[in-house]
Amino acid sequence: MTQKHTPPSVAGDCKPAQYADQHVSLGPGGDVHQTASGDTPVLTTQQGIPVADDQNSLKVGSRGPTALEDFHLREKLFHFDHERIPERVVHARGFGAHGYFENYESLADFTKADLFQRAGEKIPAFVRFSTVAGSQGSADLARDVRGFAVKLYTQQGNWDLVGNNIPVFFIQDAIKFPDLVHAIKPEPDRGFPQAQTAHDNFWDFISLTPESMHMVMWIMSDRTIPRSFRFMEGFGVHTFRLVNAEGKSTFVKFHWKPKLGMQSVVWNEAVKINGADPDFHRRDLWNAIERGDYPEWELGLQLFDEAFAEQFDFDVLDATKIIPEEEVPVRRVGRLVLDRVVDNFFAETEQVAFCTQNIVPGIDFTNDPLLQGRNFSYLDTQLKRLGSPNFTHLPVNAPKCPVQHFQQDGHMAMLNPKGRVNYEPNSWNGHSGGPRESLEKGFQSYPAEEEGPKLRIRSETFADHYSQARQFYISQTEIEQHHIAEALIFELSKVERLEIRVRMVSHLLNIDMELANQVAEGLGLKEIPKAADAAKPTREDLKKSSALSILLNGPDGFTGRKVGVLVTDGVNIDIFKSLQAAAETEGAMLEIIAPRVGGVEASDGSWLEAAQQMGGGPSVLYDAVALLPSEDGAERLAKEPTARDFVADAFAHMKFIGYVEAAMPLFEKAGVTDSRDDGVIALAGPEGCAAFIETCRQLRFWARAAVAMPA
Ligand code: HDE
Repeated sequence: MTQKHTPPSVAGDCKPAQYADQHVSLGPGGDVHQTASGDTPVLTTQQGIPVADDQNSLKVGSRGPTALEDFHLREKLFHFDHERIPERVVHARGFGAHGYFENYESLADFTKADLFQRAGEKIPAFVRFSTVAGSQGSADLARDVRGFAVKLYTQQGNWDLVGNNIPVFFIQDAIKFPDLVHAIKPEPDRGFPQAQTAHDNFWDFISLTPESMHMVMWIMSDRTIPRSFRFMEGFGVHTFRLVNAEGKSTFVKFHWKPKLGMQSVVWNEAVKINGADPDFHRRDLWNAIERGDYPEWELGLQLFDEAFAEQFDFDVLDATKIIPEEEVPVRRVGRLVLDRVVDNFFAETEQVAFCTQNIVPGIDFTNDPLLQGRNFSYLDTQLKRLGSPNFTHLPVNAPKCPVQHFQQDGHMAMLNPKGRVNYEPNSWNGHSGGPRESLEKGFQSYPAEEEGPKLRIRSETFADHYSQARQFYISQTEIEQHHIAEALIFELSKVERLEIRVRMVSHLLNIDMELANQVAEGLGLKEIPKAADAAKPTREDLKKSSALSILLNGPDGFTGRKVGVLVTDGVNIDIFKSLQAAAETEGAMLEIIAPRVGGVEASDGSWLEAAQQMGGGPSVLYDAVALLPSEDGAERLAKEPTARDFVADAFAHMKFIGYVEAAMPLFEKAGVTDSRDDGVIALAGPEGCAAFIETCRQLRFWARAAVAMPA
């Protein structure tokens, strides 16, 4: 049956899309869309076919069924339906950037790795930071370990140092990893909690896994709530080997030391940042690179030999242990600079495929059973996620040195060899025979002597689970110790089963009696349990290591930090300019927060544009704040809950607060009039502003906290 064709029409007087002229077509609501003219590229399908109308699917009549032959619609939906790839099973939420690694000196004495031979040489790098537990859309300030994965595109192939911001791990043997991750992730029946360790399954597993107690101290410390990726350390965690041209092996532990010093937020701040800006960390990194303030870390090596390993208190193959920097100093050998944001998040950050087994001649593995398991595991994950054994063809994963082999074909093969030969050995001469192996240039494993019976066993030398946990705890300042206790109380208070809380306290008793008592008290335990049975008694002779504290390793300056300046119409322009000049001299930033994002008229009639409207710029987003309202403005702000929180939170989070006299009503309404202290600083004249910024170098006015200042 044929249907009479009537020209389709749309609401209003507009021309139907099919009849539109070359320059306009009608959108879904009949609105006008720009179409290609002049040099504008013409929209095409994936097959390159030019598209005439991207607003309407092909229909039989204006209200009739959609035609199956609409290849453009079909292709567009098909592609959209396949836009996602599986997120990483751990470290799903991450953020990457490009940069380079630059050597300070030749390390030829220790390693023949090409990248470490020449001082001043720059090696291209890609780094991806991540949280572990949360899914891709989770918030940045979850209390969690941060991944610190570095890919170095060396002339001898890619070297991936897939580390974390904590130098130890939860478990000693790869076989426990799936259990650990299941226990951390949302519980399987209910699908929550997201991005949190504060739940029964996690603490149940942990409390039954004494080897994780050292890690527990780290994750309950402020290391897991960093202020920025830029202000955190990175660690290779495992012991690796460096091997020189003579075949001599030296053990090594890798460290990344942030140039701007370490800094974390406080827990109450973290909770609020997650609401105010769930992308706080990625935004911080993106903005820093975009404004040319390139984050930098120094590569540090702890180098030691078999003799040291033999006599060291713990097994260097045990990933739940550190080697204190006081025992083996960290030698700084180069710097990692991140100077370029990605062009495309999916292509680079999402598709980057790190593999611990990617090492280069001159670097080698040890028998750390966790590392051995990882070396086996990472390829699986890449195949699952990227869907093809050719994931190294993706630009972010492709080595930047010649790649020549006889592997071929497979899904999405993009770099396909030319010529007749695809096997080896072959008798084709010269170039046509393709690449050949090279004993001299090729990767050779360090010929470590290995023998022994096949056993499923954990070495006796891995059995001390508490001594380094204690060492970490006693190395913290009082404030940091207090934060650890508070974090444990918070997390364990979210655990529903009493016996899990009790079991955790029984472990803490083996770490530090006072800590255990504080936590027991905070949890309201009726009685203190017996200490957990320990495979080895806790050693009390391990010395404090100041390298383990964040507060003892803070920045020298306020560089790279941000002051939130609250202004209203009538803001004193002289004070504002002085503050701005002082911040600039320090290498810090000012961000203006105002009642309206459009900005304010300053005292001299000039206009200051705001970066944030009051409600979108709470003080938790800043390292320090300055209150510069006019008298009228302060009266009005004092009525706003967001403005009161701005001041009250800054004070509660021990931030330095600069103010002009007119801001007094704000303090009053925020309830901090009587408690104003030396961290609340009057801004008078250029010297006053400079002094304020100088004071901000301490980052927080810890004396305001209930406990003592760091030593
Ligand atoms: Fe990972 N880990 N891991 N891991 N890991 C992954 O690989 C795994 C471990 C680390 O930004 C996965 O691509 C096993 C320790 C980072 O893309 C997966 C074991 C350390 C990243 C995997 C460990 C790490 C990963 C998930 C125990 C610190 C993110 C997605 C034997 C030294 C890399 C992926 C990125 C990612 C397996 C233990 C760090 C599943 C089996 C210890 C930073 O392959």
